[in-house]
Amino acid sequence: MRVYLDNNATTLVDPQVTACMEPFQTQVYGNPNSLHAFGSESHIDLNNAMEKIYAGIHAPKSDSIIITSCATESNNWVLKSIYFDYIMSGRKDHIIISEVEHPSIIAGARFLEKLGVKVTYLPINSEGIVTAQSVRDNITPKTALVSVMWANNETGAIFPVEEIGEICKEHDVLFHTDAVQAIGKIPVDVQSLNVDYLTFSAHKFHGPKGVGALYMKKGKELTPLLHGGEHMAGLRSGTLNVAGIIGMGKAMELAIDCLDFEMPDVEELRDKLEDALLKIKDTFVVTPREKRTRNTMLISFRGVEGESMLWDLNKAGIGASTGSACASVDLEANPVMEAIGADDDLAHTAIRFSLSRFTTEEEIDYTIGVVHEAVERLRGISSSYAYTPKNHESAL
Ligand code: C6P
Repeated sequence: MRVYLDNNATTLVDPQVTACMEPFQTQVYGNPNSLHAFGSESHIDLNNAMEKIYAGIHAPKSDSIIITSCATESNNWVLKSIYFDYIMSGRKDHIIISEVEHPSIIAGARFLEKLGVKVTYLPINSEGIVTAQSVRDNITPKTALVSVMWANNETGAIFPVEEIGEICKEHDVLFHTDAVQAIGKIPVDVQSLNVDYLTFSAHKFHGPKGVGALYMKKGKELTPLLHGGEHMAGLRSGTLNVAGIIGMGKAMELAIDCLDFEMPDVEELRDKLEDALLKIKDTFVVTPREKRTRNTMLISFRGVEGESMLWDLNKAGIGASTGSACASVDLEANPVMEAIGADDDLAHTAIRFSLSRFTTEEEIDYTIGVVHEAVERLRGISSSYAYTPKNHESAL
């Protein structure tokens, strides 16, 4: 059996999405900026797709949604252009991010540090959550930007973006949220909170890879990262990814439709898996369920090296991860586990299971059996597990 439980890394493209993209790869291939009919014949579908994308995040027409190649591009754009537009002039010199942001924010912030920008990395609490109070405590009159993700990719922890947005507004500080792991899992309404910039990526909600977006509130446009032609009102040059945009529109529509009737089923399966795995002794899950997205679990089996567990799972046809796919080749401890203060042994044992609306109960039952066997086998050959103290509960 093959079971895909790494949906926070990427998702299956929904067959309905593939079907609506297909004509734009084979028949309607003109450049939409060309003046002839080959170019203009995609315009109606592009407009419809953009309408679905605006509706998906409740963005008013007056705001901008600029299509990019991925969330990594959108995140880099925000950080680098905040530097050009607000920091280089010397008016501001500080940004705030959390220490568990995606590498595209962390590495971008480190790059800005080399240019002289002061960066505060907010810690997470024992539940894996960045508190709004920590944002308040760290804002200074020189702060240009706060960037805190909406939902964490490793644990699924949902961060208090509504409160953080209010604090930023009070202090006249720009607020960006990386909503990559929120879209399709929880309602996202840019009008219900004070957010200036918001990032998302189609392949995380059953759309195609290679297409994402940056939402910008009216009046908060940023200097482009990619200069060139007139595409996207001159804010992001490069020939439009027509099939990708049309696919993202359809994927957004389906993701929003599924929020009410399919996500509860996903949650039930996630909880079934979690309940069964927590029956294994010396096993820990980060972040209480009610504070997480419905599809995600980061679980640690003491004494079982994460990579060894992945090997056993992979042999049994199950795809999971030890955390973010971007950091999967290094053998470092999971950064979220380290940030919550887990001891070194435990921080190396984290496994992320992330489900989707395509996950079945049969797959979950199969996974439960495989994980139980793998833990028993791997603990049997683990010298660290054999010699750790009996009372492991104090590790977190
Ligand atoms: N996280 C994971 O395994 P791209 O691929 O550039 O569209 O998305 C990047 C990205 C940005 N923000 C968050 C919160 C993300 O989770 C991701 C992608 C994957 O967790 C791959 S590293």
